[in-house]
Amino acid sequence: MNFVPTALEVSATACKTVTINLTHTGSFPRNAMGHNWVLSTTENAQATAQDGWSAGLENQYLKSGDPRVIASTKIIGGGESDSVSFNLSDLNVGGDYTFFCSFVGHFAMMKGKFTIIE
Ligand SMILES: [Cu+2]
Repeated sequence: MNFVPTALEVSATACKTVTINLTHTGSFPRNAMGHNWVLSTTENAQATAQDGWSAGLENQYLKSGDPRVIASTKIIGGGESDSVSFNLSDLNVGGDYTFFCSFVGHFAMMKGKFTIIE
């Protein structure tokens, strides 16, 4: 249960927009072992994930309208995929960002560093 790759680096000079394509390579359905990809500042990551647990699957395990969420895919199950695009101009070069899965209990294993370089 982890992201591959475990860290991402993008260039703000080369890219205005980033698209994340998330593929679930497992076989369990989304209600049993769903995953998503959520980006926030590292400071907000753990609290955002934990607040999402009580929001439930119907809300993609994210608090509705949570301003701490910079970008997120929906929760997907085995064999499914989803994508999310977001603007790098809203983020800071050298800022401290973390991507994670907000499915209940996955934060400890499913997270990684998101780095923006010049
Ligand atoms: Cu997960």
